[in-house]
Amino acid sequence: EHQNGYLGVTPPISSAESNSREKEVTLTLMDELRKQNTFESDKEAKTREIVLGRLAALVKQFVKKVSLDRGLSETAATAAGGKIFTFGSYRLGVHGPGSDIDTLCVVPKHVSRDDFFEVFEGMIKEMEGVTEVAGVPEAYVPIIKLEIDGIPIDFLVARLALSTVPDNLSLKDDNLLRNIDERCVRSLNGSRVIDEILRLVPQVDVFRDALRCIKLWAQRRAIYSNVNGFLGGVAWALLVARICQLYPKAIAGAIVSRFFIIYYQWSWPQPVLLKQIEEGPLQVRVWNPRLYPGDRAHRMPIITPAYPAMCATHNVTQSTQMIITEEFKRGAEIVDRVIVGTAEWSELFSKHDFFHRYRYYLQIIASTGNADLQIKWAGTVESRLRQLVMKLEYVESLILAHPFIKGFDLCSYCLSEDEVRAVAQGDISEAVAIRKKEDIEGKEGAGPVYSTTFYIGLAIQPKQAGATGPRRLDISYPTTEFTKLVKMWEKYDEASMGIVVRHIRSSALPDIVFDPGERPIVKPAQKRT
Ligand code: 3AT
Ligand code: MN
Ligand code: MN
Repeated sequence: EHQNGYLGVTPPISSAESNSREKEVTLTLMDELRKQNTFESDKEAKTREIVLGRLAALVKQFVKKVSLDRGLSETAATAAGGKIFTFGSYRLGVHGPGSDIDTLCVVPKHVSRDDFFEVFEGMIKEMEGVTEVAGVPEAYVPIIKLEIDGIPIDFLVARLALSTVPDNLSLKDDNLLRNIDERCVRSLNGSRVIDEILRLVPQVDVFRDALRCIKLWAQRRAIYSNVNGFLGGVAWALLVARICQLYPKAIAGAIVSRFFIIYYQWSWPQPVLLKQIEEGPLQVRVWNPRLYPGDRAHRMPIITPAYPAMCATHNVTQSTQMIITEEFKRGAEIVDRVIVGTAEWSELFSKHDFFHRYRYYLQIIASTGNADLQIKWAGTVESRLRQLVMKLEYVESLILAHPFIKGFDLCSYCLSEDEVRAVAQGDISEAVAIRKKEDIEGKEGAGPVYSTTFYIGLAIQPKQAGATGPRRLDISYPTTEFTKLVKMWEKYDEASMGIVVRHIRSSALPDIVFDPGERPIVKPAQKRT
């Protein structure tokens, strides 16, 4: 706690206890969260604990094995230790059924990353109940993805400059970051941030319940996604944590209500901070808008509390900021009505209307002929989408360019080059749509086409009164530039990867983007009289 007796960079707004109405709506909120299936079963919770126990034991075995191989004595090899830490939604206590467990394996200095991907990965494959082990050692944050007893695990590794990693090791000390690899600093960061968040909120259980509500709301409203320019899990957690600091005695329902009002009115780009930004022992950049123009460009800065402080919302653009702000406003209005008793919590969580909202949409279609390659190519295209959004924001008659938070995957079985070309352009004929894998087997020149289609909704300024002719919207420059940009990917190959950007009317949206029964009935065109 702060020397002044509060947590955070300013004193609380109110240290009052919640009133009886706020207590009532907190109970109904928790009922609704249960009804919406955001909690896992007791059985699943138990399975997670068992799995984590087994992984902790395996990490110790792994460190011991490598230590012995390096010539350490039996005693020294056992003392070398090895420990796991969790982070992500599981550590925060806001995970749902089916969430992964984000796990960090911390090892002493004589155990290398190569050992993790060679020795440890092999040991995991031998474990009972393990499926789908995939190591990605070359990733920006090297990772082993796996599943044990149906629980997905994201496993990271950090090698510290210590000769032993004892059970009571804490990751709080910034000096642990000295003399270690950059990738290890990044791997440690997830855990260190979560630890700080939990330290910096006054009532952890209130924080959890409120965050569970905000996460569900953000997912349903399609604004939960870091890559696409909205906010990811860490940013939402930081926003909720700050409200908890400002109302240290309030309960979850009251926190949620304050959350929407405060962030609707927030004076961005004033940053959201849980504590003052600190300097530390490394030669690395700490977020500082006075020093770095890149940091000054952040529109809704939400800063992580562990050294080195970073902005969790680097990807927010003018459009996504407008959309998020509108959603804060909508949230505030609904929660006001919940509190006076004229609305139910379920209204807060109703599905987004992205595919009903705009007259025109851009389709960005990434395609290949290979399932593994498609994941990488579609991921590359997705990670560059915000560049397209930012270029569209400069088009004069566009009010905003609204990216949807996920792409739609399709596999089409094509018999000819012409069909392949059509699918890559987004034109999927009825014949192709219903064709199955076995229909093309053994046929010459036939093959599957994997496509992932992303959507950007276009809000166009209405035509000015008195203007003549239809308003022309020229998006050829942003789309050409974007296509050039994605083709600059180092693994891009003209022959095997397709990228197409085109605009369509809402009536041409495919059924796949709607839930069953959601699609508006199209009225037949009216006859002129
Ligand atoms: P879920 O309940 O798992 O959906 P979560 O908040 O745990 O929610 P993730 O498991 O996707 O979400 O991410 C947990 C943390 O892992 C967040 C971030 O610190 C880190 N992380 C996520 N994706 C990446 C990535 N591609 N590269 C590096 N770190 C990542
Ligand atoms: Mn997770
Ligand atoms: Mn994860």
